[in-house]
Amino acid sequence: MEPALASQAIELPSWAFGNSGTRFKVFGTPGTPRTVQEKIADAATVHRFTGLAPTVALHIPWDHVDDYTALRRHAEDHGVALGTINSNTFQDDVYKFGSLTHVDPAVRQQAVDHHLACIDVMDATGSRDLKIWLADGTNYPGQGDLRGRQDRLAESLATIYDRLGPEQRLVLEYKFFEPAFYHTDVPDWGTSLVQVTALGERAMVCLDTGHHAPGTNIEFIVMQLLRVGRLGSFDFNSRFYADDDLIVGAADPFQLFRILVEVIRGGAMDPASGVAFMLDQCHNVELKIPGQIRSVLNVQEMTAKALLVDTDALAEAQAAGDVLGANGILMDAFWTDVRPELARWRESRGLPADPMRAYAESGYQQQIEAERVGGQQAGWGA
Ligand code: RM4
Ligand code: MN
Repeated sequence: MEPALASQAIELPSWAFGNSGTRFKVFGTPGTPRTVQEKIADAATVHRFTGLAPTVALHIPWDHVDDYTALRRHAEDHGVALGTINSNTFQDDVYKFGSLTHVDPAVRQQAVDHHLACIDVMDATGSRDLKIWLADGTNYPGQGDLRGRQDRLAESLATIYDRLGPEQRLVLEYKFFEPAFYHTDVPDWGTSLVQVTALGERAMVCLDTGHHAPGTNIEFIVMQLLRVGRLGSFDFNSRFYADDDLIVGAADPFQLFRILVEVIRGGAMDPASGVAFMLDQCHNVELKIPGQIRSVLNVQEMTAKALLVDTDALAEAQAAGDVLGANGILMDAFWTDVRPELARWRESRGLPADPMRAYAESGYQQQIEAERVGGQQAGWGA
């Protein structure tokens, strides 16, 4: 197997282990973590069975604790590290009409202060990235001054960026709709790129695969952001309709393959590129730990296929104008079944050949279901 696979690392979202659902219903499941410490233990379990997930992203205040240094040690004791810190300015009443873009300076200051507090958390956890996703936007034409909001966003972001340490980065995520439906203040990669470029070298774009209109050529965006050195991170998930947050590679494995082809082409498999590969998913009806195991395996499998592309032959076919030949070279890689070889490779590295099965047979699920009784299960918003 390609040596590039050995250094592959996928960051897990703490919130994937809590209960989640739709606006219709959130189903509770036995064994769901009650604390961030239990979420981290579950994330570490995914890493133990796959070797692919050495870090966990936190969401503040959902994962708020009094002692982040102790939380960092807790993670290390479980064999993982704390990763990206996600801010949250979308659940407080005060943010009804926006946060970093709000027309009222006092509300903007509150939102900025929350981000500065997130940077304090990063200092304690050793996290590199502050990830900002904003729910800011409007529902009706005329409701807000589009230009004014963009100017205020730039100013708020600059204040936050100034507080970052020399090793820390800001990543700005975009999303084209929801919860606002007429306009969103960071709707697309162009807006995110314009805003982060104005900040400085350590400000980057976060690409969530679920945050595009249907039919968008996401691999093109990946190529362009890598080309200009501004792809900070991925939030991987998959979607059938909108921002479904389903298991990455479940809806369209071929799209995931095409994205990873551009990742490799753009040099982002090299850990030195600094691109963070994260999941941003929820498991509403399936078990959460196997849901995360399946997700990281899907990314690994599509990466292994993308690494099979015969790039010399492809370049030749492209230069020769051999349309179908070039397409055939890409498709040959996609259709190659890499699963048996990946299973052997895992075993050679002391990992289970079949992590899904190994987890099911491990007894961990039964153990957490028996032990985690009482208390308040973690969920959306906690
Ligand atoms: C948003 C966005 C963010 C995530 C929240 C929970 O839609 O994707 O990345 O932190 O959801
Ligand atoms: Mn996201």
